[in-house]
Amino acid sequence: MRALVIVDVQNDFCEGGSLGIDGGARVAGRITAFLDEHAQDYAAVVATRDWHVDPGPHFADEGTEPDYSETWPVHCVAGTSGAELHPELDTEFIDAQFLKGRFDASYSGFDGQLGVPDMVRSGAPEGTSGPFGATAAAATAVEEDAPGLDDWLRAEGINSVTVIGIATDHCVRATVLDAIDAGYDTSVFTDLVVGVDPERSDEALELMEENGAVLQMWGGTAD
Ligand code: VGL
Repeated sequence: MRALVIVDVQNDFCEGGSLGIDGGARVAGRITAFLDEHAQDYAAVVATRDWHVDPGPHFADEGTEPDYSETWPVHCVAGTSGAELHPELDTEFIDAQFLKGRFDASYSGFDGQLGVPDMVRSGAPEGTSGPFGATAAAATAVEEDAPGLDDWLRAEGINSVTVIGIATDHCVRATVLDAIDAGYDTSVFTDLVVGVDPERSDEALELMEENGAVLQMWGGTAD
């Protein structure tokens, strides 16, 4: 059985976000169109989200330029609008959300743990947590015994995954390589991903293929 894993289609990774990637909103809309046609082809549809409370050196120090490879502007702070799924992504078909990176850099969706549904929304009122203004509720949105993505998928009987989303050269890449390592038959729709750096994104897709991922095109349109 196959699952669709939608990686980090969040406001901060799309135009207008703190780490906005050109084409992010377009991919969000295309994924929605894909889901309208194909959600029923998957036994499960999950989303991963970067969910930072205080991720250490993943955020460039104040006054220091991020290198956009290991250090980044502040982004996807838990419970803020930047960490929300992009409004062009229709969440109707998403069965579960997996949160990663509360206290460290985390690129692979397989680092993610199941989030508590009510707490993965922004605007929880009761105070903040950590230096970047994560909301207190969002900081606790992962329960202690929450399953990781791999355990959750296995419990659903999943043995194949299709990975799409943002960013090709970072979180999509890491998620695909981990999926292969974990033994899933893994595929990627190359027209439902977008990367930070076009050249590194092409290299990332090549690497995924070399490692055994099947690269496919959806070929559909969003309009
Ligand atoms: C990502 C850069 C920093 C991603 C996350 O989702 O690909 N990129 N953190």
